[in-house]
Amino acid sequence: MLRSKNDHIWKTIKIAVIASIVLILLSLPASACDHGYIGDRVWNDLDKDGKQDRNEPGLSGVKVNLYKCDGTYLKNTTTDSAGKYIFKVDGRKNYYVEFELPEGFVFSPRDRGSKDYKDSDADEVSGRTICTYISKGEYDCRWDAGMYEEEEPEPAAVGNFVWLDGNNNGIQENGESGIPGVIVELYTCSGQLVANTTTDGTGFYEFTGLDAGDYKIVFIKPTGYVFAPVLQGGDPSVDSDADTTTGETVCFTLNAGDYYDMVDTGLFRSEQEIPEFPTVAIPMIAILGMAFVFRRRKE
Ligand SMILES: [Ca+2]
Ligand SMILES: [Ca+2]
Ligand SMILES: [Ca+2]
Ligand SMILES: [Ca+2]
Repeated sequence: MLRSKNDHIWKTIKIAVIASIVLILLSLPASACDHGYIGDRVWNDLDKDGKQDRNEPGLSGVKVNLYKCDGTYLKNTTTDSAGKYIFKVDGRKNYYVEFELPEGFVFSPRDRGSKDYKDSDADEVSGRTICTYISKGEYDCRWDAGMYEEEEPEPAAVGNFVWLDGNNNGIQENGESGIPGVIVELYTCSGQLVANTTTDGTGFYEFTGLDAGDYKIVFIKPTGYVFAPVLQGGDPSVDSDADTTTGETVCFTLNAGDYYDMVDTGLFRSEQEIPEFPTVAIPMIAILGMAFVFRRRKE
């Protein structure tokens, strides 16, 4: 009788202990292993090769956004002083991250080389990685972004001379000087005015600080002048480039850093071209008249 009572007490205690353990387990918060991590580095890719080299430092303060693969935004963080970032995420789900370029930076090429932990994973335009599955307890630190400072392209320039083409042969020669105050206009090849200027006291002009691109120039002919013949002699440094009717040059390409100084035009005084009636006729009449008088005297 006593033995069966003790058995009963033990049985009750066992059930109570097991039930308590089950209750404790059920009431525990989700363990750390239910989470995963995704990260972890943004670096300054000094040689722009898309690989993390030893001398290339992390970039701090870069904003990184976390998304679910359906595009739902989840949260953001910024990289620390070593360029590191990490997101704690629910495990067994798909995610992607998006890196935001700091001012003046561009993304390195992605997926260069064979080592995923050393390459860049950000799309060069969107800054987003592909989707990746994070399992419970996973620490996936392969999601990095390389970026480097964009160099300011060197400005281009064009010029530079409007001259008085005394013999109207379309070639700059000794003794032919520049013409000051001539208006010169710079256009894109699609016809958009970019800038205008006038030639200086010695006939020179220039447009500086230009973006690389395709341009043309229009010279505005001052009253009393005609344009010298275009593209004469085969030496672009001393020929004239303005169309004799429109004053417009052909389109030319300026690359970054170019200084194209051969866009010139000769001008010829139009009154020299066709002398007006009195300037020829009066001396001619005088000469003929004098010749007639001498002849009569001889007779
Ligand atoms: Ca590199
Ligand atoms: Ca990687
Ligand atoms: Ca000449
Ligand atoms: Ca020329």
